[in-house]
Amino acid sequence: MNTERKIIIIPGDGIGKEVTNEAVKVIEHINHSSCDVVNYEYFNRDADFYLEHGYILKDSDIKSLTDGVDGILFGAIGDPRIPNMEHGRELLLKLRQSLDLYVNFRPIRAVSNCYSPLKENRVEGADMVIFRENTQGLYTQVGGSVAGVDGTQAAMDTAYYSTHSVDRIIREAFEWAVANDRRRVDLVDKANAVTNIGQLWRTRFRKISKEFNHIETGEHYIDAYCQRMVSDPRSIDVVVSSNLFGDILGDLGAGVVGGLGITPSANINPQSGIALFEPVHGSAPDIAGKGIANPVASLYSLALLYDHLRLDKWGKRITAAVDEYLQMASSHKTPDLGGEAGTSDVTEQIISLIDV
Ligand code: GGG
Repeated sequence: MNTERKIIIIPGDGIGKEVTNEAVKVIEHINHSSCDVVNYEYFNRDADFYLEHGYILKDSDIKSLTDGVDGILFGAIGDPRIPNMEHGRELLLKLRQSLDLYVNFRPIRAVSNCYSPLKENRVEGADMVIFRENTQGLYTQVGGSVAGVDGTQAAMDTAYYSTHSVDRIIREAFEWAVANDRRRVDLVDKANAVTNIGQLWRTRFRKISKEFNHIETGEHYIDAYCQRMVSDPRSIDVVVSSNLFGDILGDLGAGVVGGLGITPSANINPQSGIALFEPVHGSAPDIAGKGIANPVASLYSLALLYDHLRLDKWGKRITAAVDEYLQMASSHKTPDLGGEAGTSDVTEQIISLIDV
């Protein structure tokens, strides 16, 4: 059957441009080798655009990013010329919040026999999935600077969670665990110190977990859980956590299995079907433009996008090709994985491994 899909590509800044360019090569390869055509349009908003125009995303842009669009592939956002990533918040956080992409899905898997900077056996077999709440918490920009009670300046950012938002991310984690034959869902929080939010999450977690009584559950403090993620990553299965802790656990998990160069993510609204896929990594200005960025996280993110487009045949084939590539010797890898290969060399090798 001939299937056509339309996606939007937002390369963003720095290595975001380079790695999405590699993902496009894979899309083109599949478009030319099959009837499963994915048409794409670029939405080229970046730091330069923001510096020139004073904005990066208007409410009126949202419609063109979603009307008749089946998915969004994002690169990275961040630029040293713009303090506090103002434009990144206006682009990425606004997209997540205005499209209500409440699930941030971060699969973290150690590919068997893949070079890992840790080079330790305890990583082999690690396969965890983080469900990060993606719309509330400390990321809602509620706060400001005030005169402090001690006479000095003070600042505050307020974390806010509703039962609606907590319930839906917890439920998503359990439903995904059931659909994917997973054994356990852990809630990670800091309920002993951040008590109001902690108790809200724990109460809702316990209530919802009763609907999934064959799934084991755990409630853990973020500090101890970070230690466990490093020392015993294989013991971790499915994790549900807040926006901030999920963000941190995602990067920590990436470091455990081989680095930010290899970890993908998806921002999803399961109800509306709108979804945005992006590597977990940022724009990496220190290596931007050098042709050495690792495209693997972007290609794994593309695989998740193909799954979302109901072209999971290609999602599986891209994933299998990237896995096989990661099992090659370090000399085939980009510098973050101990090699000297360039960004496009990696994609070339991966494309040659995609079964068409
Ligand atoms: N793909 C994730 C992303 O771009 N996140 C934004 C971010 O963390 N940016 C920081 C940076 O690029 O330095």
